[in-house]
Amino acid sequence: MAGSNEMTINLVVLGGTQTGKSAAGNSLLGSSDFESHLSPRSVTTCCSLGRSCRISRIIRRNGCELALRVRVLDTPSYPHSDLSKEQVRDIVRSALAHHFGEEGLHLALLVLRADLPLCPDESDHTTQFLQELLGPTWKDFTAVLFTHTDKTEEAGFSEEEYLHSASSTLLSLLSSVQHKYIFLNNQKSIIKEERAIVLRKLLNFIRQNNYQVLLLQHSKK
Ligand SMILES: Nc1nc2c(ncn2[C@@H]2O[C@H](COP(=O)(O)OP(=O)(O)O)[C@@H](O)[C@H]2O)c(=O)[nH]1
Ligand SMILES: [Mg+2]
Repeated sequence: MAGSNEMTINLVVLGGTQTGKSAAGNSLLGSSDFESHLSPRSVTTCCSLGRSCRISRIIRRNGCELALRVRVLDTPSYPHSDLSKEQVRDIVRSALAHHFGEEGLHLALLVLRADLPLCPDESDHTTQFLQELLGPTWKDFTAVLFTHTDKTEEAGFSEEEYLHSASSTLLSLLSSVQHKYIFLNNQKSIIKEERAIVLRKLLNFIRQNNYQVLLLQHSKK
């Protein structure tokens, strides 16, 4: 937490190729800092940090209004079309240590496409990757961020109906991260009010975890 009238939250977006990690980062920051486009191969091969402006009227503490600043680390995908799991893990780990080494990470956002079913193998590989990257307490510091919700809405699913019809693999993943999830449509540019709702949800997850941060160190090779 920064100064008395301001708070900064440090987030990282993680997940598979073309799931919308960079687009989600842009939605959270209210910017277009991260390169995001359709591609037959993984676009991002290094991490980059994006920062929001001061956002007011989001949080109050002890009756006082605090301004919020959001920092998002965009990462290469795992699985990646050109990098091994170890390469992605080491790239992300050193970027986390470099950017959030002193203040720590508040929340990792595992980005999943809501319009594609989550298969058991994919879920296992992803959770193993998160555990290797973030350590044994990864579940306390992870929330699922569903993208492509424009497509599930078009197909007639509300958020409740979507979860009601979800696979046991997805439900068990959501249960393991203590039902911390948000839905995001990156198709249209996010408006201020929608972003405020999403950021309040993320702040609630961070509060549920008693504002703890995960401190990451450079990997030993
Ligand atoms: N319809 C739709 N397309 C999305 C959404 N999020 C991302 N995309 C598209 O998916 C493609 C990949 O997005 P990108 O952010 O580059 O994915 P990344 O590889 O995970 O960083 C781009 O063409 C995006 O416009 C979404 O919520 N809805
Ligand atoms: Mg990307």
